Amino acid sequence: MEAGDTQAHEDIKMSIKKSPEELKGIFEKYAAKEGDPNQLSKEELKLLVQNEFPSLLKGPSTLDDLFQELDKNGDGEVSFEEFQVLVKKISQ
Ligand SMILES: [Ca+2]
Ligand SMILES: [Ca+2]
Repeated sequence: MEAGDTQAHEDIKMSIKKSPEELKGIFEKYAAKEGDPNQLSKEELKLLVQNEFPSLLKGPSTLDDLFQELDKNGDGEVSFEEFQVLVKKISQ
């Protein structure tokens, strides 16, 4: 098999890619930490991203940007439906 850059890139993608079941489990685990167990507060989102998807914060966007992008209805929390935007980013 030809190794090299292509293989390394695939490995990075695999490391962040999760199944829908895993992502739901992750959402529920962090959403349950405080307040509404079905909603992620900004603090909960921060913990989730830092622990599970730290590479998302390596680009130009900050956690504030990410939170604003996800919280479509602007209620200050991210529902599982709103979380799907992040799921799409991760699985790209
Ligand atoms: Ca919560
Ligand atoms: Ca919201």
